[in-house]
Amino acid sequence: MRLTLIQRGCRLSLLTVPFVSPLAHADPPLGYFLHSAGPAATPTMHLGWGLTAMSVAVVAIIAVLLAGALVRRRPAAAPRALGKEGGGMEWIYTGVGVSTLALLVSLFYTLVTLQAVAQPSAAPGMTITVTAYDWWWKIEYGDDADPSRHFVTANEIHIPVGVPVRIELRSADVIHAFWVPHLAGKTQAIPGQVNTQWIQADAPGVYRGQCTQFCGPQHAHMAFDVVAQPQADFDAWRDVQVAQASAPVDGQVRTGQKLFMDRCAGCHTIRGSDAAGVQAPDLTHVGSRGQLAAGTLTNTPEHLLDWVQHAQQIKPDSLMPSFTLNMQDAAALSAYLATLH
Ligand code: HEC
Ligand SMILES: [Cu+2]
Repeated sequence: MRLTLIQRGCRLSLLTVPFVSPLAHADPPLGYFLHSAGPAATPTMHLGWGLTAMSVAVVAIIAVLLAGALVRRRPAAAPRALGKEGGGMEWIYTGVGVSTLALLVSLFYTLVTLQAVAQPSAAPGMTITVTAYDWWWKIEYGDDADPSRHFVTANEIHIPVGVPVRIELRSADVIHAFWVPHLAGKTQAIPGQVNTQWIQADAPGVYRGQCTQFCGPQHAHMAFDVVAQPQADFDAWRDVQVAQASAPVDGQVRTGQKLFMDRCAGCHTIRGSDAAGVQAPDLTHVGSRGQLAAGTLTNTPEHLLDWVQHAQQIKPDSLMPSFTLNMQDAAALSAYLATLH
């Protein structure tokens, strides 16, 4: 039997549905939007579920009516025009009426939801500035009381649990969008403009975020993590991040640092050293982060060295060049990078 493409597609999707759903349960990268972990995301999640239920109901009602029409087939007769005399107009009125009502209800529900997530119930406990770059995120923590505690990090945002946090969103190049499905809806980062949103996590955990505005070839590799911690752990993390990198004591580490100053410092900053480049992630505490290159690699010493030598193969077109290093240089650079924790 020959099947049309559409028939094949239908069969395929029917076949795959039962297999996809358990998989989707295992570790859905962004399936998280079906669950929420904080008050900025909960109303949106309910809206999502509600609209899904409504859509499923519409499909079910149409299927039942269609099946009924097929079963109660009229005896073959000359086709009659649909009109007042022919009857059936009440179905049109009912259909249009019910659809209009359903659309009005969903419009109202959407407006109520937008209002519910517009502002946190309490004033935000802190503000974090996030600047999107092709293809990574710069994260800045200010401190009004003590400007010396201002620091910069990348691709990993830490927040205390249970506290609303204001996010100030900027872009250094093109339009990006900031989305942590578990914690809030998405907001665009637009060059020359500051957009704000807020996030809050009610339970400790690592929540995955992702750029959701196509921004170039490595858009998919522009992820980040939000790490929600109890206040004491957050404070400890912050104290570590504020600190400058310690000066190398070991001979090999010193060689590594010199290499870094020659080849990497033009783009990267390491606070406490002469490296003060601003167009790439701050590496002062790169070892404290879970991922490298915006969620592209897990952060291990092997991946770190691999990244430095093969950035262009791992993340083609990224603004980080690949470096050719001999064995000694690689070992020295590795030893120095290992001190940045
Ligand atoms: C021309 C500028 C430039 C130079 C020079 C450069 N980098 Fe980078 N580097 C970048 C950019 C841009 C990124 C972000 C890439 C991305 O994720 O898309 C990056 C990312 C990284 C990261 C990952 C940081 C993170 O938190 O994800 C490490 C580690 C790193 N570079 C190390 C080095 C080392 C070591 C050198 C010198 C051998 C070096 N870089 C030289 C631009 C540069
Ligand atoms: Cu993007």
